[in-house]
Amino acid sequence: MSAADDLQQYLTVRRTAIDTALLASLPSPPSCPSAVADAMRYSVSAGGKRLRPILCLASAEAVGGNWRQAMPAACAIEFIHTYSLIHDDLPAMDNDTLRRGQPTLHVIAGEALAILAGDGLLTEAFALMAREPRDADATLAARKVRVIEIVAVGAGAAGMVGGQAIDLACVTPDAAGTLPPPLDGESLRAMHARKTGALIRASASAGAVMGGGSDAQIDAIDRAAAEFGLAFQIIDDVLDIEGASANLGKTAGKDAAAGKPTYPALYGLDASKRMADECLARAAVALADVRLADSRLLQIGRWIVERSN
Ligand code: GRG
Repeated sequence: MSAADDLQQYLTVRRTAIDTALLASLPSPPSCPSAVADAMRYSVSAGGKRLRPILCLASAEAVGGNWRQAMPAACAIEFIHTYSLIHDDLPAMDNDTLRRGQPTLHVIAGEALAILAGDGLLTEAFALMAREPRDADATLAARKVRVIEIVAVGAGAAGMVGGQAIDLACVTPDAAGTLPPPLDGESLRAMHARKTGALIRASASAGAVMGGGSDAQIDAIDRAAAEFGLAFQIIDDVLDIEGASANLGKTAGKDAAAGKPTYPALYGLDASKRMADECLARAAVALADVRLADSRLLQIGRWIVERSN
């Protein structure tokens, strides 16, 4: 089997396990009202690449751990990612009508329920990480607490929420109707490190912690994942220009049309693609430091860069 086929098979097998666990972890009536349960289920089961949970499980495996022990954290992070997409698509934010190839939740269920479904997913994520794996011994219980903090920091005001706030500020005029000056390259990188990078980093670190990695391994995986996060964002910007909406499952060309700062706008398409490859090279160095260059993680990094959606 070719390396590419082997990775595809791995991704398919893990994605199936993740999809099953996600559905099993969603609250349902009578423990919660069906309106919000249905709304949460709609967005979680609308598809998606499951990149973050896959990275979480692969990181647990890379350090020699049992990936099943990382599954609750993997699902929790996908819940948080899904909430961020639901809220990002709202009229008050990006005002998008298409996501993962389907109408966005507020189009189907209304804005109020979309806000509540996002709130529900965020909150359930932390309940899930606190609850599972069940019957944890003292070692596993300590890992759970550490992971809860890692995920909270990645998703919160210092991470994803903060990055979203910077992003919104870029397209918000002042009282005189003037937009702020466009971000330079370093500010763009810093914004994305929070907005998309922080949760991707948290996914990998959480997996490495649940898998029982050493501090050196967790640190190296965290640094590699920061590079994956930047590569992911650069390619997201490239696909926003080169990709077709049908393939992306969302509206293509929106960022450029909204005048949002993007990598291709700042550096051009070819240089942007080169920058994504350089991220992978730096990730490889970080992983080689702890002899993890041969794990699945680098293959997943390559998939991030070569994806078409
Ligand atoms: C609303 C607090 C809050 C945060 C929103 C991540 C984010 C912050 C908004 C998403 C906006 C966006 C489209 C960013 C580009 C990168 C990105 C996160 C794309 C979507 O992630 P994928 O490609 O999606 O992993 P799938 O559908 O495959 O899960």
